[in-house]
Order: sequence, then structure tokens, then C-alpha cells
Amino acid sequence: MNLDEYLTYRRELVDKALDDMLPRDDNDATVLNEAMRYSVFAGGKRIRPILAMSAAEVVGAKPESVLPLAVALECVHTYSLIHDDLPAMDNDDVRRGKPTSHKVFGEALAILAGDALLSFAFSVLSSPGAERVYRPDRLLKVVGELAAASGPAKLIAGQVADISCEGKAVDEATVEFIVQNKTAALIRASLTCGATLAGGTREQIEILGTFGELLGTVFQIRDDLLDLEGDAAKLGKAVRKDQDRGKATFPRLLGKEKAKELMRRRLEAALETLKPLGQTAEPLARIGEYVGSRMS
Ligand code: GRG
Repeated sequence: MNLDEYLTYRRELVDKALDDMLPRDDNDATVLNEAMRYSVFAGGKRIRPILAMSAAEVVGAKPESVLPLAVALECVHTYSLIHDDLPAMDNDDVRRGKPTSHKVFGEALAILAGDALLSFAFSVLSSPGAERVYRPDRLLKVVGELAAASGPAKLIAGQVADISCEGKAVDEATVEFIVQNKTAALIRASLTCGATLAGGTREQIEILGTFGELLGTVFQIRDDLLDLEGDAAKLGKAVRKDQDRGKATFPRLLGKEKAKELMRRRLEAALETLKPLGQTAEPLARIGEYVGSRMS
């Protein structure tokens, strides 16, 4: 398979669906709509929506069949980036190669655009008529899983730990906690929700969940290594900030080489996990390899 073509096709599907579904400037919330669209369309690899579509394909569905979920995932992810970049959190000026939301729209609107994207994600999934397209029990499970992954026990807990550990000496269990919650939970949910909505079996969903957890670590370690070694222009964000802030990361805890080794081991385990799914999981394996070697 040609991975570039595979990713481009699915990225274009997601971008079109986002453009169709996100509110437009046809009501009183013109500036809010503009701010929501600004961050969503500032760039972004669309990894989480693509993982959801690939998981749906593993269980025999078409990528298009889970587009509302793909849109919801990208909205939740973009909300988390907007809020993470705020002065009260990581205080970043550039994201996805563009000035961050608060730099363009001001802090209040950036907070509100993030809030709006989060709740919009759940309206997309539960919009009128959704229960005629998807089985209501699957829909309910997906809404619950996405809420849990982005909620106080996962994404937010990871972010709280990330912020409160800044500049402190941390142990491996703490870094693992941050990575699993801040990063891996949403990646895991992208896969399990994609497979659930498309009617996957319990066994398929379990395998994809385990793959997602492992892939989440690979994704985060690669991100941390790119912060140390990467190119700001390619990444579209500032680099070498984690060390200055004393962020709790695997490269800072273990050193670059051991962190790379851990990333390789998790990637191998992730690929091994996929084996029972057979040939249909090949795209996910290729995405895993890409995540472990990406430059942006
Ligand atoms: C503010 C609730 C809240 C959570 C913030 C997502 C996050 C948690 C922080 C962003 C910073 C960061 C390093 C998060 C870890 C996950 C990660 C590497 C996000 C970047 O995801 P990519 O590379 O970004 O998929 P694009 O722009 O390609 O979508």
C-alpha cells in the first residue's frame, strides 16, 4: 500500500466533513465560528480521525461511515491544543505553523473557541437522526468513551499532572501516567470508538484498544524527541521548550537513547498486538511505523 495516498485520501475526507459540519458565519456568533475554524483549519495531521476510520475499516466498514466521529475527535483534539497553548498553561505563540488562537483572537475568545469545539463534538455525535444511521447502543457507547477519554479521569488528569510536575523530579510511573492520560487516552478512544461505531466485535475492539495505548506512548515519545531534535519550521511550533520548562517526559527522565529504545519496544509490541487482525490491519501497522518516525 501507498501510505501517503492512504493518509491523503482520508485527510481530505475529514477536512471536507469538518468544513461541512462546523458552524459558519450565518448567525450571531461570527467571531466564535471564525475562531473555531481558524484552529481546526490551521493544519494538523488528522491522526486521530484517520485512526478512527482505519479501525472502522479493520472491522469491515468504509472510512466514510464514521465521519461524524472523525469530526468529533478532531474537534476535541483541537480544543485541547487551544487550551494547552494559553498563557495560563504552556503559553505557546505558534501552533500548526500559525499564531495560536489567543494571539489572534485574544485569551477570552480562545478559551471560548476551545469550549465550543468540545461541546460541538458531542452535538455532532448525537445530532438529530444519528440514531437512524448508527445503532443507538453503539452511539451511546462511543459518546461515553469520548467523554471519558477527554474528561477528568483521562485527558484533564494527564494535563493537571503535566502542569503540576513541571520543574520537579519525577519517577517513571508518573511520566507513564501523564503519557497514558494526556496523549494515549484519546488515541486509544479514536480506535475503539471507530471500531465500536462500525460494529466491531469485543475481541477486535480490545485489540485495537491495546494497540492504541501502545501507539499513544510511541506518539508522545516521538513528540518529546522532536521537541529536542526537531525543526520548528517543519513542526509548526516552537521546539526545545520542554527542557526549559522541566516537563516530565521520558527523554528527560531516561535520556534520549533510552527513551528511543522504549519507543522502539512499544512500537514492536503495538505491531505484535495487531497480528490476530490479519491483513486488514496493515494500514494501522504502517501508521504506527509512521508515528514512530514522523518528522512533524
Ligand atoms: C488543555 C485539557 C487540555 C489538555 C491538553 C493535547 C494536550 C493536552 C496538550 C498539547 C500538547 C501535547 C504535547 C500534547 C500531547 C499530545 C500531542 C503530542 C498533541 C499534538 O498532536 P498532533 O501532533 O498535532 O497530532 P496536530 O497539530 O498534527 O493535530
